[in-house]
Amino acid sequence: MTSVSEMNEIFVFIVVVLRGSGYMTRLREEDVLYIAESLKEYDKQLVKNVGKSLAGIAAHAIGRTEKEIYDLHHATSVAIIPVTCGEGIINGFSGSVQKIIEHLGFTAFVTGHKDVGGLAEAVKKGAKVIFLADDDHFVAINISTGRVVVDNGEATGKGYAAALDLMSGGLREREVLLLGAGPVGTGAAAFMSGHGARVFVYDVELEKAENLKKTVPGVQIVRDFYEALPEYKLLFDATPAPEIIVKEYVREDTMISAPGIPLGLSQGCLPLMADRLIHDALEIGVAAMLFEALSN
Ligand code: PYL
Repeated sequence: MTSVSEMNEIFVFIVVVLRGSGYMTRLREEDVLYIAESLKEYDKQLVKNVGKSLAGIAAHAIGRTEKEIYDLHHATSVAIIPVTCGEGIINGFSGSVQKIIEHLGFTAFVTGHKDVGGLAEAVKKGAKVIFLADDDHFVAINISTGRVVVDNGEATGKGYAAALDLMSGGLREREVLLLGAGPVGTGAAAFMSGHGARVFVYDVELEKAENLKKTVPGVQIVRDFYEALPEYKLLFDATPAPEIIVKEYVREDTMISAPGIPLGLSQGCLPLMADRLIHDALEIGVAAMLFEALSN
């Protein structure tokens, strides 16, 4: 007889496999359509719920102050290059990245040309940092220093972990349940462990969790997802599995940092988590990438 816990395990596994093993979910036009117009309101929410703005979270992610970043780099020009390979251009993606970077106070433009022509245009127009994404990687490249930042690695993970550090009042000596040991989860684990948190990782593919345990000191493995879920006040969801966190499993003081797309919370959970959830489609990741690319 299959136990409830085993059934849940199978459900989570099926969901993750169906959505791909979490390397990177491809955004859709509807995921990015409203980013530009809601940026100001979103940033106000971050200040209210996390305690810092988008710029403050990104600066915290790289261990710098906002002043250090702006004093050094306020004149930086950033180019975003639309890339047509693979499944092609996502309407609104480049424009949303541009608006996020402008919201952070930097000059940004989307190149008129795509692909190779866009790269040539970006350099000719004096861009210091270029952003571009194909179906597998979203990168920020600092042309002056040669620094390359890949979003689905430490930048996005660090950005969301920095936000959880701020929202929770500090991760030192705190326990965090990390769901997903892919590139974003690994970046987050490194930041959280480095800030004194005790990170417990679950991944539907045990080998990934074991690899993370080898990569990041102090990380421990959790084997039963639903048994663990109610045990932790701080959750980090770096999986593409939708609706795996249902309201029966969250406490009134649970805090969730969730870069994973689609969001892992069930609809029933959202009202409970309104001001204790960190989630967006691009904003924190882009801000963390830019500040990482600017920092030497
Ligand atoms: C960077 C995002 C965050 C989550 N998933 C990632 C994704 O959707 N990657 C694909 C991006 C393709 C962009 C397309 C364009 O419009 O330039 N090549």
